[in-house]
Amino acid sequence: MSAALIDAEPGPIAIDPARTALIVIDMQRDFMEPGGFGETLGNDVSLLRSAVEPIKALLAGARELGMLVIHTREGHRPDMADAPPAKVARGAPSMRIGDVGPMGRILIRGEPGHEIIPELAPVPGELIVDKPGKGAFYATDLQLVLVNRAIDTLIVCGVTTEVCVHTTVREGNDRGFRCVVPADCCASYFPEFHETALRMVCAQGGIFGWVSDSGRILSALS
Ligand code: TIU
Repeated sequence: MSAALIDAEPGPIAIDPARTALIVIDMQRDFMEPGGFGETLGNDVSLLRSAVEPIKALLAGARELGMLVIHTREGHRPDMADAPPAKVARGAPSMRIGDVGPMGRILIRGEPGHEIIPELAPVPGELIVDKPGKGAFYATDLQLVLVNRAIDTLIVCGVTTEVCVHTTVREGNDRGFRCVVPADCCASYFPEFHETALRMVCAQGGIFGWVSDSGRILSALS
């Protein structure tokens, strides 16, 4: 398919699906399920469930079009050599990164809690980017992958809106990618932060990018 016009804030954006990547941020058990990293920080993980069905629908549409799909996972090497001591020490969590919880070691690669939730599991051909930070570009090969595929536009969704989604959008925007955020495909442990983070993306004429939703994107792509 050629260009599609997506209704969005602050205004419509024309995208070429062949040059667009859907990036699904950190839909991992560690953030989505009880006993993982998100809950150890004191959060109600059920607040993130609202994003699952809209992401599933967006993934189905992207797969049908053959769009590049990239899943990210936040986590660290089992030896934790890539886990900044300042990150591990932060706050007063009930368990720290690397401790053993009900889904294995908290936020450690290879553990059950690090896996993407089954409803949104990657299918063969989709890329997985493992990242040690909040942003998907920091200390990963994401930029190289996108440049190799001549990608100019990113649809960025997942959890949490104001943390890993926002950091990735800011990083992507600075690297020259046009970032579209489907609001209903993102969620936060803090609903007010979700709303404000979305407003921050599209304020000032789209200072970081565009905000749309799964329905408007899917209708533009159909
Ligand atoms: N704590 C929180 O809101 N988020 C994270 O730590 N990581 C992501 O957003 N993935």
